[in-house]
Amino acid sequence: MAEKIILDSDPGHDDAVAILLAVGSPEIDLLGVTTVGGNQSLDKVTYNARAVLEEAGATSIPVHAGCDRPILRPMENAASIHGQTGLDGVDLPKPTRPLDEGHAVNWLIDTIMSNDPKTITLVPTGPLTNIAMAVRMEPRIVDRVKRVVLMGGAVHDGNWSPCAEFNVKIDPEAAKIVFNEPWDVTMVGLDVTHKALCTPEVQKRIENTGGELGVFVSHLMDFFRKSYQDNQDFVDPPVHDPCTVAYIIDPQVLTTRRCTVDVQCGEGPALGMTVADLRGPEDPTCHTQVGLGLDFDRFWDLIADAIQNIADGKGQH
Ligand code: PIR
Ligand code: CA
Repeated sequence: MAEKIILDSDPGHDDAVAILLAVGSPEIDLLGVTTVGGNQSLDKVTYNARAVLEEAGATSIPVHAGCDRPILRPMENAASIHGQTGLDGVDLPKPTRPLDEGHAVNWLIDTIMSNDPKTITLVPTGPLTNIAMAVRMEPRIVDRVKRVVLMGGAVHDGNWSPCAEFNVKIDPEAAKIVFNEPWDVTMVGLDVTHKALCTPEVQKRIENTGGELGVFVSHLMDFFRKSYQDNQDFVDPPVHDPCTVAYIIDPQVLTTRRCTVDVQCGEGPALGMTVADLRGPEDPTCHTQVGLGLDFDRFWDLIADAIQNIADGKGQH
């Protein structure tokens, strides 16, 4: 049985790859994509989500737009990394269908409550605003979802401040809500995703996989590489968001450890830091776990396979 997931995202170059990985993997049943203001404005990332699904030929997958700004704080984007469109560097196909009606938070709640208990995995790859709002509006979803596998945070790292990751940093109150509800949460943070580097060898392989779609992804990576070289002093860009989907397809992709995670919301240099308690012994009943290691080869194999599947018409439509 394919794993039912909902991607809550802010595409974004790496969000786009996460969407393609989900669409092209038979182990995943992508129920829908919800969007949130983050890498760029809500309007732009929502357009990008629709265009990426169009590129993948997956035009039956619903897209619902959600919150356009963090719960308490002003909107902040990552144009320095993802460009003015949020997905600079590629020519996007025009969506052939309208945006679905209904706010993402309502759609998330309705979808979770109308499916069997513990069958849906939430996969947030942007700020956690929509998920936190859904929890407050319908607390029963906490018991009802199977688990949450999110890209965000870090145990030992930061990219938007010395010790905070972007998705958590820009809406830390939302992240605090999500980590403190008693559902099963896996934090796939920078400790993992900074290992998911698109090396030149990997990029060549992608470019030669699945014809036009592989070239599309390679062009995304060209822009992402330049951003990361200019702004973050990386040689190769880390492709964060698909690490979540890859872990759902194959748990062996990550090494994980159960431990508590809380979010620093007080003003000051640690704002948005995820504080993970790694002091032993590990408590196997803890509801949160963090990803620490990545199987690099397995990760990129899954992405190449997904691109090939979509190009062969074997992706989700
Ligand atoms: C934000 C991102 C990526 C890089 C920077 N520097 C800032 C986006 C990605 O889409 C990912 O979900 C997360 N936020 C990584 O911090
Ligand atoms: Ca993202």
